[in-house]
Amino acid sequence: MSTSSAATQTPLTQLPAWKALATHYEKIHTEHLRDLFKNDPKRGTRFAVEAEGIYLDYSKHRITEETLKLLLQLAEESGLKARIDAMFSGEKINTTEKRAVLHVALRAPKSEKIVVDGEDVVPGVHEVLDRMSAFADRVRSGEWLGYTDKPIKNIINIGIGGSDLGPVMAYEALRHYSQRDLVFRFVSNIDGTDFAEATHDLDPEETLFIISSKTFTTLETMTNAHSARTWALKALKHQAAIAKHFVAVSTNAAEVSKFGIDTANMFGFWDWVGGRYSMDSAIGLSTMLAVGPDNFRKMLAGFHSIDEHFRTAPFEKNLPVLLGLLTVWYADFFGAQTVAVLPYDQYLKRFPAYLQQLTMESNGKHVTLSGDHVNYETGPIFWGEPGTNGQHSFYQLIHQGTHLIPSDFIGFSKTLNKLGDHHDLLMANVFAQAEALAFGKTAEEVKAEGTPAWLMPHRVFEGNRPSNTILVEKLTPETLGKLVALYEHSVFTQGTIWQINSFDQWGVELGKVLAKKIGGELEGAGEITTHDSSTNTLINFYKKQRG
Ligand code: G6Q
Repeated sequence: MSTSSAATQTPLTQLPAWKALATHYEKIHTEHLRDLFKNDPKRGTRFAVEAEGIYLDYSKHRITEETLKLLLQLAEESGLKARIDAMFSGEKINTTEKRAVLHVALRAPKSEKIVVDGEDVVPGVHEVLDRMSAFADRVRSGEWLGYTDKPIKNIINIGIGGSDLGPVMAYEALRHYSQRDLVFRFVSNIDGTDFAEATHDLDPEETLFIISSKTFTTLETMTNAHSARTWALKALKHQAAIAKHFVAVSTNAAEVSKFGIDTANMFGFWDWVGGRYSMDSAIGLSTMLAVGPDNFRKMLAGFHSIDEHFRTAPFEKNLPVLLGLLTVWYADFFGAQTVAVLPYDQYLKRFPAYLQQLTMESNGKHVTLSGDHVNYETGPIFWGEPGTNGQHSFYQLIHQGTHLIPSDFIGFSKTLNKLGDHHDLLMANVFAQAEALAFGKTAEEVKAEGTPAWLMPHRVFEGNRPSNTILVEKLTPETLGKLVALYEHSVFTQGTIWQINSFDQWGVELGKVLAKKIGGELEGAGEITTHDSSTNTLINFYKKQRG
């Protein structure tokens, strides 16, 4: 039986492991991490896994051996193994769009074979990678010249959603490895300010635009792309300049050439690559231009090592499976509505924003694969900021607020910018925060400090707030690939348990359709009466004030 045909699946809440977890939760939810640690001196290593250069400490979770056993049983009963195999073998597990889900093929070595609709897709992946590499080498070396024979100094990626968040995140994350005499900017918002600020100090003769759009029809991207063309042509005057200053990343050759970009300067990908899973496809062209083909391939190797780990490691030692199951545990049994992602590395400043799309667009679904309304919680809200900045703003709520917020601390043992004792101080904060969240500060401890009785309640920390700590030796292209793959497959694990389709995004459509209609209504001067009384009034107020 194929687990991708979900019609035959037992509803989640009817699974024996789910029922057992519900009963188990009643027993365990009042247990405090202080006691769990006191009663098991080896807990800190018992609930930890090291694989592929990633150390995951999940001991500061409100779990016991029994919890873990039941969660792993839930993974088995949910058919996770078969579903992983279905993804890796190119089955069309994105059933609502009738597509395979094969971002794993983007990082498969040449020797592998992955067949979709009778065709091995791996050679095509490597052919595009080779073309990207040749192009990147020419731009980076100064051999690729603009229309007026000047080398390219500025690279602007125009894209949105999956065609922007990955490239921005990866550029920021790997800035240390980037070619410093090239300027990289990213334009996504249809707000003209985004384009204006990205270009105001640039010379069109030295600027290359990458128009990144899977469909090449996305309103924001095409509006920005047209503005870019106008901006370039204003200075360069001749239509022929477009071929030197614009390249495209897309699956839609017809639209690319209609826009005026030579398809020889187009880098393709495939319908089996979802937008939010595409940073390692040609959508990563800006990343490759920044860090070079070799580093890009190292990043792909990092992704691939976690793919193989996810596919082959036993679930009890499987990093993404463990992370995914723990997310389900809190979302469904503790009612935790959010997860905080707290990278202690400035280079990962866009990582939480990237993860927001990856996790929430994937698992923000309320119907199962068979179309039934779920009767349990699905994808939690992901959010976060790099440490230690967050500590001086929202951590108060994580420590002493009324919400339970499982948190992921991510740290590196070696810094890329050694500066005095900065790095030890940074890492001291990772360990201190996770410790404080788990163990808190008791009334006795606060009293022993001589705190007056009236102040005591304010100074007590309940603790018992769960977290993962993820430690990696150093931020490199390879380890970045590993981290992203870790979360991709954690999302997959969650989606499998919840029996939802993590790979479509119908929820994005309605707003797009309505915006198109209203866009037309904003053009004329007449009063609008076709909507509800609130929307009509807002549109008419805007039109009047706009003048
Ligand atoms: C991602 C989504 C979405 C998509 C953007 C851009 O999974 O599908 O964020 O990436 O809407 O789409 P285009 O690449 O087609 O412009």
